[in-house]
Amino acid sequence: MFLTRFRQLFTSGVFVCLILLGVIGCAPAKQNSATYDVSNASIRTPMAGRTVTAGYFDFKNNSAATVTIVGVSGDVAASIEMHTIKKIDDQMRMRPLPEVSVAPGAEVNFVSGGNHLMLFDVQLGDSPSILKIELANGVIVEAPFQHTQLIDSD
Ligand SMILES: [Cu+2]
Repeated sequence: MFLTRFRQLFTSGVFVCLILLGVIGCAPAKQNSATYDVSNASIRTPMAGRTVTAGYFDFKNNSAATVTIVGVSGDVAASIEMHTIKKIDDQMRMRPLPEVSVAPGAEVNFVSGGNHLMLFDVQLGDSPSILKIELANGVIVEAPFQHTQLIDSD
């Protein structure tokens, strides 16, 4: 009889819900570092005399819900925009990227030649810059961005 009931639970989908609840229940209180992982975060040191530069990072969603990145901000720049690169009339052009959705378990990459950050009126200090990645659910994920030298080929 126990087996039968267990099988009913299993087939009815309750078992799946229990697993999901378990995942949520195990999430530590330090939500920002565990639920969402930011890695490979960097800002290019602007060329001499320039104050506009690019930033990159990888964002991994370890939560059970889709999250949407709606913006990035920080004290080191007057404004920061998310951009994507699209082919328009056979030319690669930057376009504003209002938001990026990240499915549960998925990772989005802001990389050279793809989605990227544009930082305007940049004033980089000596230590890594702390940027705030703002999510539609109200969570703000702070991450240190290393400063890297511009590569000539770009
Ligand atoms: Cu851009």
